[in-house]
Amino acid sequence: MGKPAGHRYSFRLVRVACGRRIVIDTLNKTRMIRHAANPILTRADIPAVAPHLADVSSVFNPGAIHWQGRDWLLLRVQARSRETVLMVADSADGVKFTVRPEIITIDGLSAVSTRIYHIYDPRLTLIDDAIYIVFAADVDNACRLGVARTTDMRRFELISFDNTQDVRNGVLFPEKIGGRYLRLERPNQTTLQNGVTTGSTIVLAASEDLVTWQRIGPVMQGRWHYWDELIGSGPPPIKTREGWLHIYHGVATHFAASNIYQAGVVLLDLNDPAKVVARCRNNILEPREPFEHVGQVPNVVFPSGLIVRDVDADGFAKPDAEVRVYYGAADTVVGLATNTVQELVDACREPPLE
Ligand code: BMA
Repeated sequence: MGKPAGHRYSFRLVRVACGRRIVIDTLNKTRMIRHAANPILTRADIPAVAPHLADVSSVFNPGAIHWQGRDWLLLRVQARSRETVLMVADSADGVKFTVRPEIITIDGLSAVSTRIYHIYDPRLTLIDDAIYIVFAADVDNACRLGVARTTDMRRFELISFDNTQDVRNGVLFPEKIGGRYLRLERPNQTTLQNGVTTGSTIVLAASEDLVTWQRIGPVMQGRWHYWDELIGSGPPPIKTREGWLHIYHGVATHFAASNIYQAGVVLLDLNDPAKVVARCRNNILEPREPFEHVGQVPNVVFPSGLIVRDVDADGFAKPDAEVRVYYGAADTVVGLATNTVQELVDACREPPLE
């Protein structure tokens, strides 16, 4: 992968040099660093697929996974009809992706007894040898969560579709915890002025079989008046020695002109991820670049995909492992920003906001 844009300080050198600068430079390090090639995917990268998909409007909010020696994205692509479809892209270096000229279909989805208008915002998690996709599905007046599985990134099969809860932003943990599969999800309990349903609580749900899910309880709440009033899970949690490191999005709703979507990070207890160990004070990524400010929905960074490759023999991400976050920008393009596991853990341990 190419050299990221931005400047990294040596924290230890700064610590020796000057006490006052420690705080500032620590904060600088705990921000995500945008890749110089951003945006790494735009609508120009999306090939036409006969008969209907050509000259698409946007590509954003991808799921990501490192699998079989390559980096893969499952892209949310929006056609000129405003239909949303999912397409696969892969890459040798995690930066330059080739999009396969194919709209993916999920076997079994057409048998769901509700009309589904769009499937979108997939989160990818590798469990054992299979890739699981938790996706959102818009139905009349609500959003549902579905779980699909693939073992080859070509054929996708539906294994779960909950037709009862209004919920979005579902994501699976990469392993069973306490003998059960766990996922984070965000019930939609609030309707914004523009009619979008959203929420301010991330909850934990458990399943024996990845098919039937039962809510265990709340994990974290939005913090009113600050950057993360409304919240929702981002990519799958990263297993670290300090806890499950989880990137989420937060929405500040108290600006007159538009909501601002940002990214933040939280550490959850390794054995009981319903418990928050530490949570960032500041966001780690906020709209600053023109491609994040301007687009279909302005002022949005929406983290949805993540790749961490440097893992120890016990499956814990190493402190200096690079964390690559793939995010939707302004609901129009895909961005890439990086940091290390340790720096994100440090972000969680900033002085608390409340
Ligand atoms: C959220 C989701 C995302 C979208 C974001 C910003 O509610 O619908 O898919 O990227 O809003 O518009």
